[in-house]
Formats: sequence, C-alpha cells, structure tokens
Amino acid sequence: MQYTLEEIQNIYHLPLTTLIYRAQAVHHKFQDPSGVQLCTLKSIKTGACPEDCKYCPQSAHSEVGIEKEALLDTETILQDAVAAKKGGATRFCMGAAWRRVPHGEQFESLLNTVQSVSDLGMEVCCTLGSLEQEQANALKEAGCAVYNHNLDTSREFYSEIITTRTFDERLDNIRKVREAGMEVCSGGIIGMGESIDDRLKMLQELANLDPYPDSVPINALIACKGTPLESQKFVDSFEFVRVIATARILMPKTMVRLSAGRTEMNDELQALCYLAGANSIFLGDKLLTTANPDSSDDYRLLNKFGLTSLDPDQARAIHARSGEEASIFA
Ligand code: SAM
Ligand code: DTB
Ligand code: SF4
Repeated sequence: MQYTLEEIQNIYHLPLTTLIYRAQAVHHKFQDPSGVQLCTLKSIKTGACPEDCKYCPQSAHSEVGIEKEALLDTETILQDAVAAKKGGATRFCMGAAWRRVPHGEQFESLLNTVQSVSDLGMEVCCTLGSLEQEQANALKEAGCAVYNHNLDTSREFYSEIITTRTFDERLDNIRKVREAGMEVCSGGIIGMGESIDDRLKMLQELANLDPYPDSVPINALIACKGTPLESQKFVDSFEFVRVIATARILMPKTMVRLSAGRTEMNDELQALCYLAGANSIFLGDKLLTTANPDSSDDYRLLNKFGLTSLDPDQARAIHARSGEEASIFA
C-alpha cells in the first residue's frame, strides 16, 4: 500500500481525540499494548565526523568541543553491554560517527564486538553510517540483527540540514541493510525548523518503503550549543504526539521509538506518547553524547503506567499472529 501525502495529512489533522483513538486501535491490534522495548545506546567511536549534519554535536563542522574518541575495543564495549543487560535492556545499539564504515583492522574489531555482544543474548543494533554490501553481509553474519540509518527529514528539507550526502544515498544504504537480511531501523528528527508537511513527507517515505522499517525512532531535536541549530525551540508537545500517532497508524507493526529529547519531556507528555503508540525507549542516562533520563526514573514511570519490558520473542509472535493490515480509513 502506497500512501499519498493527502491521505497522511488527513490522518495527522484529525481531532486529537480521534487521532489517539485510531492509534490506540492499531496499537492494540498489532502490538502488545503493555510492552515497552528497552534499548541501550553506546557511542563506540565519538566525534570528528566528516558529515555536516546541522543537528549533530559530533559533526567536525560544528563548534561543539566534544571529546574525540577512536573506536573502542571489544572489552570496553562488552562491559557496557553486560551492564545494559543487567539493567534490563534487551537491545544494545552501537553508534559510530563515521561517514562510511572503514575496512581492515577497525572493521575486524567491530565484527568481533558484534559477535561478543550477540553471544550475551542481546539483540545487536549498529548505526555506523554508509556501508558496502559486503560489509552489511559481514555484520549480519557476525550477529548484528538491526541497522539504524535514519532519513531524518523530508527529501525537500534534507539539503537545509545536510549537504555532505544525499537523501537517495540514505535510501540506497537502507536497501543494502535489507539485502543483507538485517532489520531496518529508520526514523528522524522533529523540531529542526521543518514544516508539518516535511514531517509528514518523511513519514510517507518511511511508510512507503516495502517493507516499511521494523523500527522507527522519532527524535525531538536536542538543540546542542555549538551546532547551527543551537537556537531552535523545543518542538511543540502536541505536534510531536501527532507525529507519533501518525507513525503508529501508518506502520502498525513497527516499533515506534520515543528517542532523543525525553529529558525535556514531563511525565504527562511521555504518557501521551505511549497513548499515541510509542512502544520503545532508550534506557540509560546517556544517549550517544547527550543526557537521557536516569533508568530509575524510567522504571518509576513505567511502573506508574503499568507498562512492562517487552520481550522481543513475544513481540515477534504477536506480529506473526496479527494478520492483515488495519484499515486506517474505516
Ligand atoms: N553517524 C550515523 C548516522 O548519522 O547515521 C549514526 C549515528 S547518528 C548520531 C544517529 C542519529 O542520531 C541521527 O540520524 C539523528 O537522527 C540522531 N541525532 C543526532 N544528533 C541529534 C540531536 N542533537 N537531537 C536529536 N537527534 C539527534
Ligand atoms: C536515533 O534515532 N536516535 C539515537 C539512535 N538512533 C542512534 C541517537 C540520538 C542521539 C542524540 C544526540 C547525542 O546523544 O549525541
Ligand atoms: Fe556524523 Fe551521524 Fe552526526 Fe551526521 S548524525 S554528523 S553522520 S555522527
């Protein structure tokens, strides 16, 4: 099913009550509504990135005085993976500030790390920039189940935010990830100065991928000092909730991840995001380089809401059973 922009606008602009009602209907039909997937992030190669993404504190083009780090070794990363597992995370996501994944010794070390984390019994996700097909295949072979590669915004707004690569290069990389047999995690950032239609066009691109991504991270821009977007105001709460609900309706079986920006959100806004169909978060006090809520606060919140950690196998079983796509216009 290919969505037109108009169809998506019609969903997004529904009265908030109806929008949430529809998102909830889809959520209850296609997901375990009491489950929240808990993922932990680790920056395994930080800073000095040659890309000029205007939102990113790791871009070498920004004036953020970030501490650069070479690729971390397997032992160091494993310590964090073990701690993340003990802390209750089921997925460990490793991020690197690369334009392209390197070859040689660094790639060999990376494969060793992926294999070791996978051996702990955690789902491994990587987000490392552009891949060659052989590298994608090798990552999959080593135990990387998921690859995160965001579209970040609409095709039209893309060059306002990033000039060192194109939107089509991103789509091409997503194809390679699929071809290698990894799950695709792809989403974007809200609050960079883009229009509502830019947000909906991004959702349109994601929902019209065949198949659509297995997970869709929705990040609220963290306006980092020293980046060109440092003066952006935090996104409007209800616009953000509408994006989450629209993503849930368009992609019933995807994990919609409430990603960056949660430190700026109060409990009530996070509850609204769950009501709108979000069912995954990053757990742990750090994202890649910026702060995330303490996991004790997240557990307190999940307890209050009566939500529990989502077992990945159970989620797969629900997806397998949940049959035909929901009719969103019914
Ligand atoms: N370098 C790889 C890439 O760009 O695909 C992987 C790491 S990159 C940091 C992963 C994602 O983090 C970006 O696609 C973007 O969505 C998100 N991100 C980076 N900086 C952010 C910020 N300041 N606020 C919100 N999201 C951000
Ligand atoms: C995604 O969409 N959000 C995460 C993950 N994928 C890699 C990263 C958020 C990064 C926020 C800025 C930072 O901590 O550097
Ligand atoms: Fe580099 Fe990724 Fe940051 Fe862009 S978002 S500057 S590619 S680390």
